[in-house]
Amino acid sequence: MTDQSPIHARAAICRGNSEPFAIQDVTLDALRPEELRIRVVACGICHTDLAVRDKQLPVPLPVVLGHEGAGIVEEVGSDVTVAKPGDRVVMSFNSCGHCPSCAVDAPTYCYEFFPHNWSGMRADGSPTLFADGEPMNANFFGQSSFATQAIAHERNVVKVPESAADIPLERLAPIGCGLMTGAGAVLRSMKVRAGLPIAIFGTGTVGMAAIMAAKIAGADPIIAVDVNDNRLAVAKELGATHAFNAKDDAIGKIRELCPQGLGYVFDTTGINKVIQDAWSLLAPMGICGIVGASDPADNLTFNEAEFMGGGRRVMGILGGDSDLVTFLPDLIAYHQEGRFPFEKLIGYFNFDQINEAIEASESGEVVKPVLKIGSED
Ligand code: CXF
Ligand code: ZN
Repeated sequence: MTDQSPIHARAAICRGNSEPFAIQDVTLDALRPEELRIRVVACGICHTDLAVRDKQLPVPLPVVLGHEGAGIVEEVGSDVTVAKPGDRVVMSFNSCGHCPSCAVDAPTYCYEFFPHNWSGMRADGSPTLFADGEPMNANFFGQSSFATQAIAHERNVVKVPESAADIPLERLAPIGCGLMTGAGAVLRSMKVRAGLPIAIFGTGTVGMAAIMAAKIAGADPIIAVDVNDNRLAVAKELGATHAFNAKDDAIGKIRELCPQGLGYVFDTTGINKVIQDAWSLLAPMGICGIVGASDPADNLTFNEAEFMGGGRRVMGILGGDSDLVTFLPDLIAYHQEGRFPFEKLIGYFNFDQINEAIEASESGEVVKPVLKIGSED
């Protein structure tokens, strides 16, 4: 800490899945030259937050989670150029900026992803947040936005374009994770071609974003598969031309609809059997994109002749190969044109309803819960 008096904030502390998130007073560390302090207006809740709560990811607990924050810049470090105090910004994942992946603007595959996003501290090991004067785990995805104030890094902050000044930050908050992942998988990773068929397995935030993006790309047909009929109805509103319930021979129906096979299959479920079935639907040169979180012990098996002979590809995808500086503004522009209507997925909750919001996500009642944490003005 410097001699400057510390900034106070309220943050939701996660201590695991045996107790609810609890909102408590914290103080922030002084900014480093490349950091910004953001007054958080809203933050989406993602399954990754819950995976950390459930100890499925190696993030140390207790911790302040939240990685889909949006807010107003209050203070910037001396080297920051991406935004200035008063700017409206969205936050996403952090990256090192100098590894071979970052060098080719593919920061989702940053060689130093863990220390920059999941260590609970800055990559140099220093804490960004204190509770009762003691360092605590935070800096989650370079932000920890389940809090009224967040310290973020130049590399994970994107200024909302002036042209989108009329779009409330509480709507834009979730753009930097699942939405960007699904849309990026279609538009950037698989580079879906117009006129080719695609099937999307799972209609959570990532799957729904992929459906909207498939429509932008001109894929046809766009087939949504899920076990939840309500979700399938929303998928059709967003651009799916066909929606099949997985419990009702979806694979057989897809074969019937597209006897020549599919150009693309995209799995967001992480379920081994779903991926294998999806793979079996591919046409020659078809791409199987995989983004779902799977059991770490799972392996996939493919027939080698079909794999090589048909020039089929299996593609692991993280974060939709998003390059934040260019892709988030692209997505905001699609949203303004009405081509990326992700507002249909959002359910809003007040910050102190964080546990209710999580419940609504887990019950499937809300696709994308967003916490309203502070006002824009
Ligand atoms: C992440 C994974 C790494 C890149 C950005 C998105 N997923 C978070 O839930
Ligand atoms: Zn996420």
